[in-house]
Amino acid sequence: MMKAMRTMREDIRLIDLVIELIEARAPISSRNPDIDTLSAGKARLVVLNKADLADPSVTEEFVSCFSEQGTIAVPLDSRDSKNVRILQQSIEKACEKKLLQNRKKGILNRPLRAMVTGIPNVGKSTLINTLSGKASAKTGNKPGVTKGKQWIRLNKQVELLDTPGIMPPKFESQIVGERLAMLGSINDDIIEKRELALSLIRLYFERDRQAFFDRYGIETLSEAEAYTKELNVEKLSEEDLALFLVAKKRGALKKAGEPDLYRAAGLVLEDYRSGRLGRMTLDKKEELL
Ligand SMILES: Nc1nc2c(ncn2[C@@H]2O[C@H](COP(=O)(O)OP(=O)(O)O)[C@@H](O)[C@H]2O)c(=O)[nH]1
Ligand SMILES: [Mg+2]
Repeated sequence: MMKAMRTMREDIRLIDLVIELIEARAPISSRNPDIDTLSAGKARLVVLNKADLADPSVTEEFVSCFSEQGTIAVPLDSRDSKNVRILQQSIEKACEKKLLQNRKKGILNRPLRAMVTGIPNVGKSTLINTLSGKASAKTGNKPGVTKGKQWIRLNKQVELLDTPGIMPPKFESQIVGERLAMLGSINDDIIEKRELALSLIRLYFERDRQAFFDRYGIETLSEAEAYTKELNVEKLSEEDLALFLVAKKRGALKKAGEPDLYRAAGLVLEDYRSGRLGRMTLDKKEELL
C-alpha cells in the first residue's frame, strides 16, 4: 500500500484531470480525503461507481451535494459500455476550464492527461477497461499487472493513464470502517463477521425492512421467536432473530442441526455486496459530512 501511494504521488504530477472513483453505496466512507490535497489545482471529476447497486434517489442527493460544492459528479455502472458516452461528456465538462486556461496561454495541441483514482475494489480497472474498449487493463484483485506507462486516447483533447492511482481506504471512525467492511472494501476480519452482518441487518431494518424480508422469505419475526425458543435462546434483538431465520431458511446448519450463524452472516454480507439484497446506500449525506 505504501508503494502504491508513492506511485500515485509520482503519477499525479503528470496529470491535469483527476477522476476520483467512489462507491455510490458509500460516497463519504469510500473517499480518502487525502485526494483533495493531492489533486490541488487540477481539474476534478467524481464518479459514483456501482450506482447500479445503490439507492438511486440517495445517489441523486449526493450528486447535487457535490455539484453545490462546485464538483462535477456522475453516477455510473462502469461495467456497461453504453455508459462511455455519459462519462466522456462529464470528462469534457470537467476539463473545460483547464482547456480554456491552456488556450489563453497559447497551448493548443497538448492533450489533457487524466488519471483514475480510488480505494481498492471500487472499480478502477473496470472503468479503464470500459473506456479503452478492450481488455488492456486487467480487472480483479491482482495487483501490479501493468508495467511502464501507457496512455489511452479518449478523444481529441484527453488521454488517460492506463494505470489507476490506488488510494488506501481511510477510516478514523468505527462507522466508516464498518461500512467499508460491509462493502468488502477492507478485509472483514477487522470486524467480527457476525457483528458486521448484524449491523447491516439493523440498517436494513431502519431503511428497507421489506427488502430484507423478501430476500429471505420472512413474513414476520415471530417465526424466529418460536424457532429460538426451541433452541433455548432467549431475549434476542430483532437483528439476532433475523440472522437465526436466515440460517434456518438457507439451511446454514451445523452437523447437529443447530444454526450456523457465522455462515448465515456470510450469506447476508455476500447478498448485500452482490446486490441480491436490493439497492441500499449505507451513507446518508446528513450523517457524516
Ligand atoms: N455492480 C457493479 N460492479 C462493478 C462496477 N464496477 C466494477 N465492478 C466490480 O467490482 C469488482 C472490482 O472491480 P475492479 O475494477 O477490479 O476494482 P479496482 O480494484 O478498483 O481496480 C469487480 O468484480 C468488478 O466487476 C459497477 O459499476 N457495478
Ligand atoms: Mg484494479
